[in-house]
Amino acid sequence: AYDPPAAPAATASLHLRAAEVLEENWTGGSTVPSRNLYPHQWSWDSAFIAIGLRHISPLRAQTELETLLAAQWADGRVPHIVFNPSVPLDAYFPSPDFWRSSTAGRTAGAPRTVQTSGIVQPPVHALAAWLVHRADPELSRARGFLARLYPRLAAWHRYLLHRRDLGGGGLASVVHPWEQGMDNSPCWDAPLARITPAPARSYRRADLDHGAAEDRPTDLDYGRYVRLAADYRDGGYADGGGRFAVEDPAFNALLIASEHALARIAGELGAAGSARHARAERLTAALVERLWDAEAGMFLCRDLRGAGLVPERSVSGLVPLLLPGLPRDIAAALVRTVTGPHFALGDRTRLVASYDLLGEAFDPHRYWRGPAWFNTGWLLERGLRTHGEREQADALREAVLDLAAATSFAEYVDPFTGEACGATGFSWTAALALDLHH
Ligand code: 9WN
Repeated sequence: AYDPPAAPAATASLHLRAAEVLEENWTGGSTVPSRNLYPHQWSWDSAFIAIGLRHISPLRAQTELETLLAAQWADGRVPHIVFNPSVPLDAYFPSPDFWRSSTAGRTAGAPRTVQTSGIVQPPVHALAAWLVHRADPELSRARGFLARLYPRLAAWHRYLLHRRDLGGGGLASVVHPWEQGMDNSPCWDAPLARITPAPARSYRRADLDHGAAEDRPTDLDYGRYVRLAADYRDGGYADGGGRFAVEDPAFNALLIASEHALARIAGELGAAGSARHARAERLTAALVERLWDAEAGMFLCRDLRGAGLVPERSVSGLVPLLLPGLPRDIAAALVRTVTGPHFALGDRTRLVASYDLLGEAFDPHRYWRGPAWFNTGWLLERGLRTHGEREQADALREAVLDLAAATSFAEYVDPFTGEACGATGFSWTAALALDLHH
């Protein structure tokens, strides 16, 4: 069972400081990940943000998810960005005029009134909706929160399980590195190598106005991101034919956790959740069958357009520890891997690194190629606790709280020194620290 210990009094002001960050980043209906770097609403950010916001304002937490899901496409996809029309076009790239959702996405059912991107992000939303409901069930029932969200969340999962089962094995695929949320993970190097980069002069990287170039993805990566997204757009955002298709462990583990949450939501609404629980168990079996690598002692990505399993160890392959229904021997192997030489949690690192410390591509500062992130720390804390690893979970929880406070809620940190990288005042860092503080 998931049963975190009570917060020590010494970190009491953490609550206030985290609440302040979320207040500053609130725009009236949702929260931006970061005022400068990411001035719109992001999909999986909003789910993590809602999980923290529920401790400050259950109403704002519900609204955060409602705003995102109001931009859902008719085919069920939940876009990775919902654009704020009052933000200048050149503040973030790619902007609405790149995605052209309301025209290019017409066949797929993009909304007419709000501009969005056309790709997705990890499905953390049903899990977040359930946790938000539990924070104030009375308010939730009075507002019909779950009753209104349930059909949208069900359509979202249906989209992923049907339109995105590109490998035919029951798992959902991502068609762009931005969809998995760990943009420049070394797992994408091989699948991306087949993509011809878009010419550098055809777009302008707004991220470099705010982020240090050596902490961000490279120009070569960006050229390929742009090419893939433009091709997807030019195909009307239809699924199936793209040159990039990968089954990712974290993306699918989050879908499974959310499917279990959706079963509980159905139960709360008076419907039977058993079929959903059963589906989540079948998905867990598919995850093990298709992505588990016994030799690596962790899950790997499957490149559907390439040579199968990608031999790179990313934190994504540890995230399935989150699942209570994971076979015991697999959970035990994951715990050994996270504390072993490749991630060295509790030994060389306090907050789990995003990539193999011994990997050839490891870089302690470059985004998802080594730095430690707070959302994956939160997910693994939950996983360790779920599987009875109390001491490890307590230590990871302490690390999240300490490092979040010490770095003014940094976007990510050097996994060895804890030095802040990327943006500060980053919303999910504040939200998830707040959640572990409670
Ligand atoms: C592209 C907002 C997002 C996160 C992603 C993170 C980063 C965007 C970017 O920021 O991606 O979606 O411009 O780099 O990789 O996980 O959701 O915080």
